[in-house]
Amino acid sequence: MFAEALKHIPGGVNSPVRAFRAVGGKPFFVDRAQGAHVWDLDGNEYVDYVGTWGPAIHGHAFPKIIEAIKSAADHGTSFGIPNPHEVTMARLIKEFFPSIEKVRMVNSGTEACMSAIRLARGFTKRDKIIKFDGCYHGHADSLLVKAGSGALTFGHPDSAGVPKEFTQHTIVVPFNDAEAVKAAFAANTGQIAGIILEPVIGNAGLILPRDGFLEALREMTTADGSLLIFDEVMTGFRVARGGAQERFGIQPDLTCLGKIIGGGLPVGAFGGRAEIMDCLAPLGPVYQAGTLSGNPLAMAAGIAALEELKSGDAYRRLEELGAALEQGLSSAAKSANATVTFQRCGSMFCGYFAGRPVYNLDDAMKSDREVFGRYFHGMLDAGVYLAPSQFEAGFLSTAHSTEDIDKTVKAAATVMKSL
Ligand code: KE4
Repeated sequence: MFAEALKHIPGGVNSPVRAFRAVGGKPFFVDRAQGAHVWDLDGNEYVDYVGTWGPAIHGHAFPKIIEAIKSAADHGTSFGIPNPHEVTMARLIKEFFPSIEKVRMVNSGTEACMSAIRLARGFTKRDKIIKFDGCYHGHADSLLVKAGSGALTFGHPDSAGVPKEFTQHTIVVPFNDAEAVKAAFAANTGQIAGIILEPVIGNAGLILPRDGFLEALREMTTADGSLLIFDEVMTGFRVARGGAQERFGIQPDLTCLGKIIGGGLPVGAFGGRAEIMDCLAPLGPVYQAGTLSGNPLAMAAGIAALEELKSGDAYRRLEELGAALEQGLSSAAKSANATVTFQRCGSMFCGYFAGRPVYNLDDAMKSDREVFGRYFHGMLDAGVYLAPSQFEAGFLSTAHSTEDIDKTVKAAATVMKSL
């Protein structure tokens, strides 16, 4: 199937990470997914820790989501006309995220982040944006940027096809480095529209904010009149009911969302203070639009997913599973004498093949990717599907069982010994 795919699709995939280039070998093709398990075309079953990169917090083919999609589909799959599901979804998002007074639905995390940045620039009438090395906010041009030589220089394009002019207003600094952010503000006083960050990085493995870091960003943006934008496409509804902003008690000005709120269907959203959001068309001068934004199927699926999270019980289960996995894998590494640093935030985790804690991208880059590749394939052969890159986070769902965890830990103990 991969050979066939290669004839028709660049790299045989519709998103690069799926091609297994970071771990070697060929990707398997999925036939179906149910709960915490996926089956490939040859009928091999895997415990799935990718969870379609975050959305599958209730596991795959969650009955209430499937049911919601089926009944919504009978009424039509897309209208391009306001429909009640959009209002229900907006109210649900606001219920979980008190910092969001108004919200706009889009169709991907990329769109959410791209639009939030345009809105921040329109609202503040400033051009510059600060982002952090190792944070990924989708593939909008001004965000495909690698660090300049320091906080005082601007980013350089990190992809072909992005003119340097498109990234010259993007300043890139190391994560967890409040001093570097302070220097960037000092060198660009009154010119920074906002800071955008993943409050917990899930796109360089799993990196937690150090004590005081998020608070410092909140203070600096408030003092300078720029906006704090939390990209919670991954952490939203994942690390707590109200995302990282609830878990760490920081109120951003804008929040980007995605993944879980679509129940697995294409979705994104951005929201925040009404005075900022009301700058959006058709009310205000910041243009943003989308044919399928708020489409009834993604709304119905997302509403079912969020309704299931309302009670908060899911987070206790996810924390239990996360703690058990962390404990099991850490002891497996110890008994195998493998150099692994396990980092976790609730049900998001990463095992770095590195000997010390990871606080930023530079630390993460010190992990041994070659060993990770062998670990990945050893686990895959044992029926455990981890994210096919050292620089991705793994995800648990409420559908994972203790048997799944036991199987994973047992496999890791054997595989790590063979590395
Ligand atoms: P999408 O455009 O892929 O829906 O969302 C972009 C995005 C924005 N912000 C954060 C924090 C994200 O994690 C993402 C997308 N995450 C990746 C996982 N590393 C999606 C997987 C992929 O690119 O295939």
